[in-house]
Amino acid sequence: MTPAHTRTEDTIAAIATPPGPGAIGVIKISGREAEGILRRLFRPARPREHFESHRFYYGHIVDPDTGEPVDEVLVVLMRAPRSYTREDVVEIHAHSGYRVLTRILELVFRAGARPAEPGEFTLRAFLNGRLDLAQAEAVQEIISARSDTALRLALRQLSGGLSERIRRIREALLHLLALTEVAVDFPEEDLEIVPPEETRERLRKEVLTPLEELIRASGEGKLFREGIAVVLAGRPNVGKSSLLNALLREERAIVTPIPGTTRDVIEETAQIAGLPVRLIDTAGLRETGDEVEAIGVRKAREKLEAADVVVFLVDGSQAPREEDLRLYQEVRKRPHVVAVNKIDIASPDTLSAWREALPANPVYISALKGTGLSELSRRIFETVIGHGPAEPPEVAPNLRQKAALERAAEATRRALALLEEKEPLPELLAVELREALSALGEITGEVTTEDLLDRIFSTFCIGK
Ligand SMILES: Nc1nc2c(ncn2[C@@H]2O[C@H](COP(=O)(O)OP(=O)(O)OP(=O)(O)O)[C@@H](O)[C@H]2O)c(=O)[nH]1
Ligand SMILES: [Mg+2]
Repeated sequence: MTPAHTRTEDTIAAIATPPGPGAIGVIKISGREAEGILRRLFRPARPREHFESHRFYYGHIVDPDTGEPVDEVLVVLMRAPRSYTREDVVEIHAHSGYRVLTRILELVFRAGARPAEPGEFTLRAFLNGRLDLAQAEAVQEIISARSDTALRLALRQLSGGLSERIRRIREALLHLLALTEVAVDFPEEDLEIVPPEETRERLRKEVLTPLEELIRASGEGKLFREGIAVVLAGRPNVGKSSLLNALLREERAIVTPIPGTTRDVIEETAQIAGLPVRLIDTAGLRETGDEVEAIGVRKAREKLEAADVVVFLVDGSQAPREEDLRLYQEVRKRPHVVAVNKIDIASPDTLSAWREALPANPVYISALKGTGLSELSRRIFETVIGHGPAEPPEVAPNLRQKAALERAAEATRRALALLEEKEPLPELLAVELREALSALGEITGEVTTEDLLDRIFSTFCIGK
C-alpha cells in the first residue's frame, strides 16, 4: 500500500473515541469531501442551507439510500484552516455503541471517505504545518501519559518547548556555518574572518552545552514518563507486604505473622515524588521445600534482576542473621536501598547490630506505623535519579529525539576538535556543522524521510 502521507488528497475518517458503550462516541472526518459527506448524511432538526464553522448542530444521521435514521447526533464542521489537521474537519457526536458507530462510519465511507490510518490526522497536521514533528510526537505522549509529570512534560512539548530550544541551537549553527562558508569561498581570507577561538567558544556555549543539557534531560524525562520498577525484597516475614500496603495506603497484599505468606509477585502503581513507580512485592527469599513457595522465590529473583531499584528489607527487631547478609550480597549488585524495618519494636542493641552488619547507610522505618516512609521515598528517588527529588526537567526529549541530539553533539565535538588544529580546514568544519544541523532537523521535522514518518505515526492510535 502507498504510505498515507502520499495520499493527502483523500478524505479520511475514523472513530475517534475508545470502543465500548458510553455516552458519546465521535466520528472524525478530515479532507475536502468532509462537508459534502456531512450534507449527504446529516438531517438537521431545522432544515438549513449553510453550516457555520465551529458550531454544533442537532439532528439525525440518515442512511441516504433508505431514508432510515441511524442515530440522533450533534455535528460540528470546522473549516480549514482552523482545525486540527488544517483541512475541513467534521465531527459526528453519536451515541457510543459499537453497532451505531460502525454503521455511521460505513455510511461515511460509502459517501466518499476512506479509513484513516493510525496517526493520520496528526500526520496531516504535521504535513500542513500546524505542528512540527516534536509536537506531533507530544500528542501521542499526552495520550499515553501515566503520571501528572509525564503529562506536564508532554504538554510543554506540544506547546513547542523542545522545538524552541532546537530552533535556537539550529540558529547558532546556521550562523557559524554561514561564516565558515565565507571562509570556503574566500580561502585567501582564511578563517581569520572569525578567529577559531571565538568559533570554538560559541560552538561550545550555544551548541554543545545546550545539546548536552537536552540529552541529560532525556534520561530523566524517560524515568518520569515511563516510571520505574521498585522491587521489595528480603527474607520472609521482614514486612515487605506491610511496606507495600503502607506505600499504597491500601490493604493490597496479605500480611500475616507466618513466614512465607506472599508466594506470588504482586505489582501495583504508585507515585513517589511525582515519579510513577511500579511497586513489586515478592515472596520472601529462602530455601523452601514447598513447591508453590519455591516458584514464588524463583520469580522474586527474576524481578530482582529487572528492578530499577531494590528495597532490601530486614527485620530490625531481630539481630542480623547470616542469611540476611548472604542475600545482601545478591542484592548489592543492583541499585538498592537498605531499609531496617520494625523500628517500633526494635531494641537499641539489635539496631546497632544492624548498623555494624551492613556497609550501606540504611533507612530506618516502621511499615506498621508508617514511620520513615518519606525518607525511604527520597532515597529511592535519589538512587535512580542521582540527586534528591527536584523539579522534573523542563523538556524531555524521547528516545528518537535523543538519538538525533547525540548525533548532533558528536558532530559538534568533531567540529570542536577540528578547530583545535593549527590551520582548520573550513570545508571539513562545514561538513560537521551541516551534519549537526541535519540531525537537529530530524527532531522538528525539517528533515524527514518516509521511513521516519511511518515509524513515528504508526505507533499512534487510529482516529488520532
Ligand atoms: N511491629 C511491627 N510489625 C511489623 C512491621 N512490619 C511488618 N510487621 C509484621 O510482621 C509480620 C510479617 O509481615 P509481612 O508484611 O507479611 O512480611 P513479608 O515480608 O511480606 O513476609 P512474607 O510474605 O512471608 O515474605 C506481620 O505480622 C506484620 O504485621 C513493623 O514495622 N512493625
Ligand atoms: Mg509478604
